[in-house]
Amino acid sequence: MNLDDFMGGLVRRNPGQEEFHQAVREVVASVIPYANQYPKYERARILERMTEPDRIIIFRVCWADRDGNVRVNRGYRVQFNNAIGPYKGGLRFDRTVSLSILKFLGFEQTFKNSLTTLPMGSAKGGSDFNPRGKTDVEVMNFCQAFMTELSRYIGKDVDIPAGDIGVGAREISYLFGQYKRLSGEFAGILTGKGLSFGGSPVRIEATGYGCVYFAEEMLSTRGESLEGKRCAVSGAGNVAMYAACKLAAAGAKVVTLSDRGGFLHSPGGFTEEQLAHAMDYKASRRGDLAGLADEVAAEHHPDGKPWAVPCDIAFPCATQNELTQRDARRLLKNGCQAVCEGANMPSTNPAADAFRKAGILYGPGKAANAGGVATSGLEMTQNAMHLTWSREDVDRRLREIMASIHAQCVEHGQDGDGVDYVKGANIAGFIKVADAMLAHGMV
Ligand code: NDP
Ligand code: 2IT
Repeated sequence: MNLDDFMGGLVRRNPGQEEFHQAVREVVASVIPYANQYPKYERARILERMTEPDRIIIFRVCWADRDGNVRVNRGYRVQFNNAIGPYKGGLRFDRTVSLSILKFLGFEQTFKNSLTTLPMGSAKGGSDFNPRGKTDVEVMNFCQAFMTELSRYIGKDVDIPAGDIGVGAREISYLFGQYKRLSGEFAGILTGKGLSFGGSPVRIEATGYGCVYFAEEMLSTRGESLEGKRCAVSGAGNVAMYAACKLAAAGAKVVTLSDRGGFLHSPGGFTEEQLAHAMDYKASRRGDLAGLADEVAAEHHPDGKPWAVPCDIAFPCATQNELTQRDARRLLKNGCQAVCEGANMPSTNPAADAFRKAGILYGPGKAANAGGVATSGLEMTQNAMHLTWSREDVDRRLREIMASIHAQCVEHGQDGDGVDYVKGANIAGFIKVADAMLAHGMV
């Protein structure tokens, strides 16, 4: 099989879905040379099947705003692959949500969930609903209308959604409440639930914490640690804030945070108190980071990105394609030694290639941010057992899972003297799902 022929077919079948093309190209560029050594994969058309979702559900979501006006949004669930477990993946509520975005996220989730060592298939969903500026009642109305339709397609052994951009504790709680009302049962059909109704300790922190644990694993291969490292973090949401707090606790200097209104720069590093304050400020939806600059003694830059600031490690934790080839060159020129992705596909393919070519430590999102979904898997286990583990227990399991993901990347990503984490994550993630698909026959 040849990369250009494969991508030609995929682009023809999925016109205009650029983010989906990008995510597939990045994976198959490393998987095709591996799969070509084993005719069984090509005979069974495994890569064609892995790049075609099992099904896509698209529905109308009709709800009333604060003035009683009728509003209409589009809801989606892309059930990508359930070869190794029930469909599992987040919901995104953002103005920019499209089928291309959800297909790229669902596709990445296949490999990420495989790497976690837990039995989870892949999915992604969401809506073009924009929660910004909406009241709690509007968000509740929307979540109830969205779940009324989605509830037909999910279930604790079928498909278990969770959060993503624009879907946090508040939205998961409203969605859970509506499912419970419709079905009359109390079941673990979502993860990221509140601790008083079936949530797992550490789930809210897990993506950010896991990303930092992955960075520590990568650094240890070069005899390095986080101590004293200047870390540029982008985003100021769930993933970014818990990554930043964990970094500060580990002795690193968090020099940036960002949101849609620009970025904050603290050359000496934010203190743990300042980060806790920033987290409260964003969680209370009081405004953009600009309004916080004086309180945390930082400079605010309404234009530009954190990647312009000198740093030792970059943690892109906001959104896809937020780090371009130009940004990558800037980071490398400033001496950046490692990039560890908390977001999904934050680096464009040319940016990722620049990091790989430079030989710096580069942990792609599907490996480095898998701690979130892994802890969702631990939440599912606790729900099935009708018990709750301690915080220490879940955190220890999360660390072990991130170490195992790192080990899988090292095993399959050998590249000269170093490790190509992109290749390692893609091949390790592929093998488990592909072999399950082969075993199931032509389904
Ligand atoms: P949140 O909604 O909590 O936070 C997103 C942050 O990114 C916000 O600070 C937001 O700014 C910023 N942001 C979003 N879009 C843009 C944009 N176009 N330009 C600039 N800044 C932007 O989401 P999460 O933290 O949950 O998700 C962040 C990333 O991590 C996503 O890529 C997601 O897919 C990924 N991820 C999330 C996991 C999870 O468990 N939540 C698990 C694995 C990956 P503002 O504050 O102004 O809205
Ligand atoms: O991208 C992701 O892995 C998530 N948004 C978390 C998914 C989950 O099911 O916990």
